[in-house]
Amino acid sequence: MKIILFGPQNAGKTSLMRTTCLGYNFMKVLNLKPTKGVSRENFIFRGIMELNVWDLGGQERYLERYFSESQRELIFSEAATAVFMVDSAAVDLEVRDIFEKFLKYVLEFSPKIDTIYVLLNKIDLQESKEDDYYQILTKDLNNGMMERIAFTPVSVKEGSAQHRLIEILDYEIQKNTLSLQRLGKIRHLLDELKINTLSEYLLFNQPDGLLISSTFGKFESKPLQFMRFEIGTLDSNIYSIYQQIMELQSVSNLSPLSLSTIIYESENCWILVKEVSNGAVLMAVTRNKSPEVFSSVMNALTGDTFKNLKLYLKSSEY
Ligand SMILES: Nc1nc2c(ncn2[C@@H]2O[C@H](COP(=O)(O)OP(=O)(O)O)[C@@H](O)[C@H]2O)c(=O)[nH]1
Ligand SMILES: [Mg+2]
Repeated sequence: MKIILFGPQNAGKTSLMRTTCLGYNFMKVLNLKPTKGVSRENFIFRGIMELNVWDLGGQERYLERYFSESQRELIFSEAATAVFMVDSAAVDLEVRDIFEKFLKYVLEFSPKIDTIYVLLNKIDLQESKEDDYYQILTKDLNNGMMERIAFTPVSVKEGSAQHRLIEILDYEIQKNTLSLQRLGKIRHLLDELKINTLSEYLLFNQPDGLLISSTFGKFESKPLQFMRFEIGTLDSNIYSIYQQIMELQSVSNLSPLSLSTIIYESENCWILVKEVSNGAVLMAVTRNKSPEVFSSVMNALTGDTFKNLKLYLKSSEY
């Protein structure tokens, strides 16, 4: 699915994609080099939808280039979503003209797009003037156009920009038949795992940390929440200690991932975390701490349904 991310240099476009889709924290993207020209990156969002992000940035004169007769069709056609992003702390009158051309070509070459999103970024900064930028971008736009544009003041630093992007992409999932089929199939396999185990199952997409699906009824109305799962340093420590022990015992050819199930114990339950495949991680939370429940979950995590889930996630038809 093609996503167009457009806007002046330094708006925060690359930071937004890396932090949302690769789970990087903001500190890790602080020193990004400015993107030169068009950058195209692929991400698997929530483990079910492949994104092909066209990050189009640069100074005004570079942005103008994308509107040239020879380039505009290639750049603006067949997009499912278009996002325009600016740095609200660097209000620039010249961006208005670029914004208008962007709107024109998006609507001309990707007529299926119903809403165009504008992110007024960096509102965490004191000098941010998102209201001024909003006035500049909207002044004298006709009503028909205004109805098709959704403006949101955001901050990549504080996380609201990522939430907004996730919302936008979830809306695309809801419109995409193939993604919904995948979700349905995964949900079905999770329900199958759950049978007779007195446990709930949650499947996360490791790169973006987002929930793919779960057996919780209460997620049903809002299946795609901003719930994130990140494997912390404790786990990487355990991996490395385990690896050293195996080395001491002369077990050869061991990768840290051979340690595929991590078990946590709380006062009332067991929490089992197991890597499935392709960066998907399954979490099982038991209802109580009886040995029977524990062994039934272990059986589920080593049985046929688990293998089917693994196979299904590996088949990469997004
Ligand atoms: N204070 C603040 N800085 C940001 C925010 N988003 C991005 N930046 C910084 O702005 C600079 C440009 O970001 P980058 O993602 O490279 O912008 P791009 O040129 O649009 O891809 C980087 O130094 C980021 O750390 C934000 O929400 N708040
Ligand atoms: Mg960039």
